[in-house]
Amino acid sequence: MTTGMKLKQFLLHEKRAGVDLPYDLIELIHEVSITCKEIAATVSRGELSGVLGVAGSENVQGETQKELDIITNDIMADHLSVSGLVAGMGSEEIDDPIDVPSKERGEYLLMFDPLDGSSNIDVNISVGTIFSVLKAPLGCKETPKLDDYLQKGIEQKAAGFVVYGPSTVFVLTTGQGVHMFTLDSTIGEFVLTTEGVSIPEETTEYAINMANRRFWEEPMKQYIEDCQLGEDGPLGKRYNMRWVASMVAEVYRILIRGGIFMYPYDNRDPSKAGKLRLMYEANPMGFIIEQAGGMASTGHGRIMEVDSTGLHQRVPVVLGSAAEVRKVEEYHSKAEKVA
Ligand code: P6P
Repeated sequence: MTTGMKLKQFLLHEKRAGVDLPYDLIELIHEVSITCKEIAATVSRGELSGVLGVAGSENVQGETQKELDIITNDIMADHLSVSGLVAGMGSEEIDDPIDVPSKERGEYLLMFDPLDGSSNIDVNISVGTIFSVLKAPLGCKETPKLDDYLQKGIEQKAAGFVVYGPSTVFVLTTGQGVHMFTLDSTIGEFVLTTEGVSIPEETTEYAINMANRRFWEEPMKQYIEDCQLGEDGPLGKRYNMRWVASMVAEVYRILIRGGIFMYPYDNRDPSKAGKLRLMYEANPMGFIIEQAGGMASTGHGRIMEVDSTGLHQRVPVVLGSAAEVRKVEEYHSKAEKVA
């Protein structure tokens, strides 16, 4: 009987049951969960915190930073840099890798988006924290070089996200399926509420920002047009649409009831391969989706096989129910054959 176990208790239980889970990885996941509890408390204060709104700065992406983007980044970076568990970190909010004092270095690299969907924070819509754990190639002996971070998604040792919504839920994979832990604020613990998440193979629900339609490539335009034709069109079924503008909320919904989430390439800025970032959005979410039986694609191939060329590299994202992701890939492959 595992439901009701606390996060660390469950991970230790998994290790005793034979799952390959090093103690320092369990500790790292536990420390990340502590920072997310602090972020949950900060975010839930809303206007009371006095830190809603913009910070008057931009991140490396050229995006306006919210006060809370910076506050939550500092919560994670400050806490983890003295945990003795990471050799270095990469954050959406910081241009370069975050080094860790030599006496505090550990065996892992932590990539994170401390407050994904933060454009929603001022309007009280769910936001979240996304994280990805890689092994530090040089271990704790030296400061990691940029190249040490540039690993494919298949190298991830763990990935997860926390959605700060009506409830706060910690979603985790270490390569042994996907499990969900709901924050019980009466005891201040993430408690196991769903063990072994499985995404339905089929769906009739798609999530995409339709405002960008005129900027998409033809295969994406055609797929969405066919979705909108419903049961009278080539896809032969009626679809519904959602767009929260918060990836963690979309992915959580897909884990619960299926669906497909797309942020495809668009030509608003041809120099950018997509909007979402590979290392701390697409790869961790891709790991989770695949471990729950779904697919995570660029539209042309598996996200977790994409070569990493930079800490803030962007990539097109099509993820969710496997049968629907395969359809989108077919639209792209047919277009390539015709071209
Ligand atoms: P748009 C949030 O900024 C984010 O990175 C994802 O969480 C979300 O899915 C997407 O961007 C929303 O983008 O262009 O609709 O605001």
